[in-house]
Amino acid sequence: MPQTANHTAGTFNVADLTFQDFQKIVINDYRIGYESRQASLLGRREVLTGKAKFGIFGDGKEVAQLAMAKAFRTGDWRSGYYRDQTFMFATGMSNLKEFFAQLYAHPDIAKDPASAGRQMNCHYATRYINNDGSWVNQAETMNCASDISTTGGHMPRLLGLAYASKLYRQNKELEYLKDFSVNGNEVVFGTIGNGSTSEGLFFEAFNAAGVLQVPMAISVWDDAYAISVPASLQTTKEDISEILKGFQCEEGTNGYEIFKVRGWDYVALCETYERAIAVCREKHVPVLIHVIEMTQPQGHSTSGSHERYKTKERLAWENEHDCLLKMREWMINTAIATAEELDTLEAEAKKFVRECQREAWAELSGEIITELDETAEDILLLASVSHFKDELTELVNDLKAVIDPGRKDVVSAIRKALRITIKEDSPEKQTLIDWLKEERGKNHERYNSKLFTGTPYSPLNVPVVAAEYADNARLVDGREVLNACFDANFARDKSIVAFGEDVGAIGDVNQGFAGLQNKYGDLRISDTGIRENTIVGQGRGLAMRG
Ligand SMILES: Cc1ncc(C[n+]2csc(CCOP(=O)(O)OP(=O)(O)O)c2C)c(N)n1
Ligand SMILES: [Mg+2]
Repeated sequence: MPQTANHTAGTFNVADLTFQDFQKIVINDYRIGYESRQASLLGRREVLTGKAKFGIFGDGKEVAQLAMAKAFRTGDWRSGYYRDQTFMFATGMSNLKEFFAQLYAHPDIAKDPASAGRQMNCHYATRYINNDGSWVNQAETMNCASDISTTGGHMPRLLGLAYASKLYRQNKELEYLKDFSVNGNEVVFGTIGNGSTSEGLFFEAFNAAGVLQVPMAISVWDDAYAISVPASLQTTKEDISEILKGFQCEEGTNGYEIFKVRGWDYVALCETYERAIAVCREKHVPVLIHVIEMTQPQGHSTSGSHERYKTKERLAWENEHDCLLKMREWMINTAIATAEELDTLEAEAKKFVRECQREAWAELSGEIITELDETAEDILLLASVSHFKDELTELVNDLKAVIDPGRKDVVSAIRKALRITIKEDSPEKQTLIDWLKEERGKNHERYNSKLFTGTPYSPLNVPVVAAEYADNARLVDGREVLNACFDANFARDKSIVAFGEDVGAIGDVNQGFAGLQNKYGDLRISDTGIRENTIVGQGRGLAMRG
């Protein structure tokens, strides 16, 4: 594969850099951003020409993500949304070939490690388990929770991922879980669009992180729109960090550190992320980084065009404030690179992205074309012994004429051939019937497998233990049984925690947890606010971190 830019997340200390080092890093960053933009432009074309079904890309959001990636370290987590391809490239958690493989929904896990083509496109993830079902060592990898398409739906889980760092830092009994944390130093990076901050889940998770004081760094990518709906109809005062000011930490209070920065200002973004993430990592203070003045050069997604709802003035402003254009201007003005050097870099980057796209497509379509050729041959064999020779030959000609064929084209051609010859029987027809059956099995594996874990750790392998009652068992209240069970489990496994409304200090309104907070401490058994979504999310995030 041709060479690309290097990912640079977490690999240097700015203070130790010479100008030449600095120059190299900036140019490398620009290359990552530029490649990412080309991937968005080309990705949209691939959708519009029919090779992929839908596209939603990270154009206009590149520069902030380069800065965010610099603050991201091994052991950290991301839980974000579909605009983050640049961050994924800059951290090395994904690359251009995988980007195109997921766009084409390649069902091979080796080609699209995020979801083997099963996710909506541009929904990123890293794997949590090894092939044998054991946990990946999260402390040694960069980690990304799988994006979900409900905007804001990832917020409760984000809280839980960050809460894990707090437990790992404060509960010394968890030190044995070395594959998950190094003293709770891991920051959890969340991203969300400005429009999606209108979701209740956002506000609920935001407040809960302020109460819990967890290392959650939430970036809002603010492009002033949510599809066609402008900020004026989304957010009070059209400004999310302005209205969240009451969460700002003050002398002696909990709360947030809040930052606001322009999405096209590379230097300010790098400085902001460095400062914000340092306080988040060291002090476990949650941070909000509101990135304003972002653009969306190709509009929201391949489903429509933004010329329908953005004014001419807005579109012109977006052209002028394109973050990569601004970064390029700044690089030239500060003598980091000349216009000619950047022209050359851009031409190389364009070519490289194109090559990655072609390779990714060839890898998927190569398999399909082989299947198609075999099928065509089998149908022609059937034609040679059938009364419907002309129809079958025409079917093969149509199949061969399909531009960029998919598996559906192959399977429907076989089905049509079987329909045409419904009243005939021959060994040639049987070959097609067998082929279809075999293909169905393969397609099941390709497209319907991996929904549940098939490893030895599957919960479906846990044997059922039937309850046994002694003849002379004492009759007690149900709450006493629950209380004894909770007690036994907390004694058995140091990683078990319980949290919720009233389970802590009073031991639950029905007393199932009576006395247990005193016995096991308030890091293991704790009260929460009335916020059921994020209670569940807190549990999910903790489970994902061991
Ligand atoms: C819960 C939910 N509601 C609505 C949608 C449909 N939808 C997808 S993206 C989007 C707009 C999101 O805008 P914003 O959060 O500003 O992000 P941007 O795309 O502008 O980066 C909407 C309404 C969805 N996916 N999930
Ligand atoms: Mg938006």
